[in-house]
Amino acid sequence: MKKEIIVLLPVLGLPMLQAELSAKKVDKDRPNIVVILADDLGFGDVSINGSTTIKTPGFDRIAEEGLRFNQGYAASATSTPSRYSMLTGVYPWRANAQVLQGNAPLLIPTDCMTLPKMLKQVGYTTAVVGKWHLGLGDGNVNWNKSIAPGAKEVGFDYSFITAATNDRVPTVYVENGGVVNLDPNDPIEVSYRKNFIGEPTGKTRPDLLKLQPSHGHDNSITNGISRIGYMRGGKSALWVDENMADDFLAQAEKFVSENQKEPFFLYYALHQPHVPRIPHGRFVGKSGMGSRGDAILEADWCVAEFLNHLDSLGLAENTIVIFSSDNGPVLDDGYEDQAIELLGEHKPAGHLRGGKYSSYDAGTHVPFLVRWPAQIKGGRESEALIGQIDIMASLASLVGISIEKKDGEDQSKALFGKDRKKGRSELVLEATGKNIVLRQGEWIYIPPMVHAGYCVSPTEPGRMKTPQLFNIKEDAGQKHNLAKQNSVLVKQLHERLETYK
Ligand code: NG6
Ligand code: CA
Repeated sequence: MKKEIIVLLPVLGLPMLQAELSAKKVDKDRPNIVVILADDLGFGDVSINGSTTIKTPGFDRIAEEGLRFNQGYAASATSTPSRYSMLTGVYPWRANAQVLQGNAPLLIPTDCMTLPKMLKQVGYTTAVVGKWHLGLGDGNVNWNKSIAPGAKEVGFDYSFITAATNDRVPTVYVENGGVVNLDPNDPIEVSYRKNFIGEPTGKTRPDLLKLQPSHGHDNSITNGISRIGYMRGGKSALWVDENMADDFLAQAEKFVSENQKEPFFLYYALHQPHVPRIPHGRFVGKSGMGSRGDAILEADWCVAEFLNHLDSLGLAENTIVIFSSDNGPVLDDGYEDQAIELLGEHKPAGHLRGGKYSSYDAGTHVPFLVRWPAQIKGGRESEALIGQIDIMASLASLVGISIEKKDGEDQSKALFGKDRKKGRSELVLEATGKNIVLRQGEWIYIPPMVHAGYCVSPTEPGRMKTPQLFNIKEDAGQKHNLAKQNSVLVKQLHERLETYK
């Protein structure tokens, strides 16, 4: 407690006690903060980013009433590492953060300063709703008891989450460390090593499936879909994929309603359009692009509804809404859902090259929209280079907390539209398997890579044995490798990247 007060003094200049701070009315120094993070949504999957093949009025509204970043990045081309960085402000490869299975232990050390913990210091009530994917427990979780450490130890007062991804077991919601709707007479068992005797799998009983896997995803079957990993029991607790969007939205809205009197921080982690793409029947067939497009429309509707909810409570004006995606887009990510066949003219990555898992730009260059009506003029674009990794330090500066300098920068000027040109001067970006790339100004340098983290990448991996250099301003599609003509710059950027390791 004492330490927190000391930290606050130089900034606020007032010897306020935390209790007094909490009692203070919500003002522009402590706006509500909502981070909405989609899962595998590409830059081009958002219509305001230039797509004419899909209409996303919900996402677009954030930009129309706020700011649209053309150079906004996730820290990594996959989920766990990307989320790790957003919540800690630390590059993921420093912590060896890789895609976690559903029974993995909590990745973020419990003594690590995090975005929600930081905001709690100045009186915010914090929540996470949706996809977690940062591990739970100490490595040997008993899903039938209270599960810790988890979201609470990372700084969330309230949590309603999936342990990992929607294609990994256990396919149950965990609310404040307990499995929702669990029948104690039907305990849950989970294994990522072997099946439980007598249980059907996607491999042995494809006839039981409503969606066939294309690669992997042929282990335990729940709700007619085979997943990664094995589980048994917990029948009454199993989620219904078709209802997941409504379930998460209801929890997100409930948290806001219940905490509207004091500043709140909500991390609303959408599960779409990650596989398996099983939108509610209301959205089936609506995009004409199959289930990937339909899942995007469902996610867009969730965002639209959530914004309406803020309106209905009169909270829109002083609530910061940051919308982004954990990594770039992918079409076939393991199920035969016709994402490729029905794509038509749609370009999930927009004008960018690559996608999820890739070293090319679309792996991490994602939609990045920010709305804060009280402070940001609507309908503008920003060319400032910014990463989700900067959200924590930028918000620290906003709420008046000085935090230890890590990889994230205070880019509050860029984040809130005061600087719409420069932002960061450089940013390290991660493809699959700790392969790192340097974006410096208008250059992207991809060092020679031999290691393949993902053996058969469903998107262009972008790993080559020779250096790659692109001028992203003139060649956003990364068609022209300029490494040969610019050996001096390549050497400089290579050395610069090495200094990070
Ligand atoms: C991969 C899965 C993929 C997806 C990904 C994690 C296979 C063949 N592929 O291992 O389907 O689940 O992990 O995606 O199993 S992420 O967006 O959460 O990082
Ligand atoms: Ca993802």
